[in-house]
Amino acid sequence: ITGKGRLSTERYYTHAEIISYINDLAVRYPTRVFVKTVGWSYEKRELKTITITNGDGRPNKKVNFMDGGFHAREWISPAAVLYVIDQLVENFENNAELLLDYDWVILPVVNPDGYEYTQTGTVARMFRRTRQPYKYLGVTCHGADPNRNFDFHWAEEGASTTPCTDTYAGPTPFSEPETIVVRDLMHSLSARGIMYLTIHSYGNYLLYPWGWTSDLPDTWEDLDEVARAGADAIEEATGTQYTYGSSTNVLYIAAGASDDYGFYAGFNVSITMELSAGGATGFDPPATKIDEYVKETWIGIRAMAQKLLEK
Ligand code: ING
Ligand code: ZN
Repeated sequence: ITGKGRLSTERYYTHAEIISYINDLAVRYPTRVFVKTVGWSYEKRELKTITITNGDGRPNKKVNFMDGGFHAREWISPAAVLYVIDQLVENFENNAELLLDYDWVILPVVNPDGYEYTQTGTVARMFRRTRQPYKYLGVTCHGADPNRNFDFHWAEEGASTTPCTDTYAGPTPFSEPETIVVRDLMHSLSARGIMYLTIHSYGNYLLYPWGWTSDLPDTWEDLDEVARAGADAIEEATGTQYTYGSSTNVLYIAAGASDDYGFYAGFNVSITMELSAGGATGFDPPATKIDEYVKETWIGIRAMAQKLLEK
């Protein structure tokens, strides 16, 4: 079952299985699917994008850039991103319009070291950060919060400057190899960028900039329209209610997040999606819930991409 054939939504994949899965898609669909090593995590795990096209060979299309697995414990995120990949590749006929004028570039796991670490035990299960070691008061703690590590109003608000805390911003902006990879992808894609989507859990939110201030971007109504399309589609299909708005205004203030950086880097639409909660902590939906949650997520993502086609 490892990496061959159709995606399973009955269990969580390891990072190695995720890499194997996207490699296999590229072999099976060589005209439509391309994979690329874009960097390495601190512990030297491969960071790999999958680019999904309709195979018409037209260069320089607009790009939707999506990532998952920023935070180690948010296992439903890579699962949901894999389901988006499955739908765009294997259910191509029903989603052709989403690939006519867009390519999709997807990084399923930004933080594979953290993701693997959370699979090692029940204490580790709740770990959020990356795994680069930092010394603090004679002890070694691992990692920075990758979603506080981007160099846009870095560490000004809603982040910690103390290692060992969940929202440690890192010693410097882009101290983590993983966030450098996302930054460089953003800059290489933003001229063609239509939407940046980053998948987290949990809470059922569709969040747009800014996270660093309660001020809204000039174009907030465009962002709101796209987020609302996602929330409405999900509620209509499943009854699940998503709250949408700027991160600061509907959730909390936090500087150095990837969606603020993506918006600043030129993606006109930049959204953090917080999926449904599950399990005792909210971060651990049982495997029997994966199928329901990832399908619900896809409904929202598809609706947002469709909304952008109208604009
Ligand atoms: N939530 C996000 C976090 O990094 C967020 C929420 C996103 C805040 C973007 C500000 C900007 O805290 C989770 N669950 O990680
Ligand atoms: Zn998160």
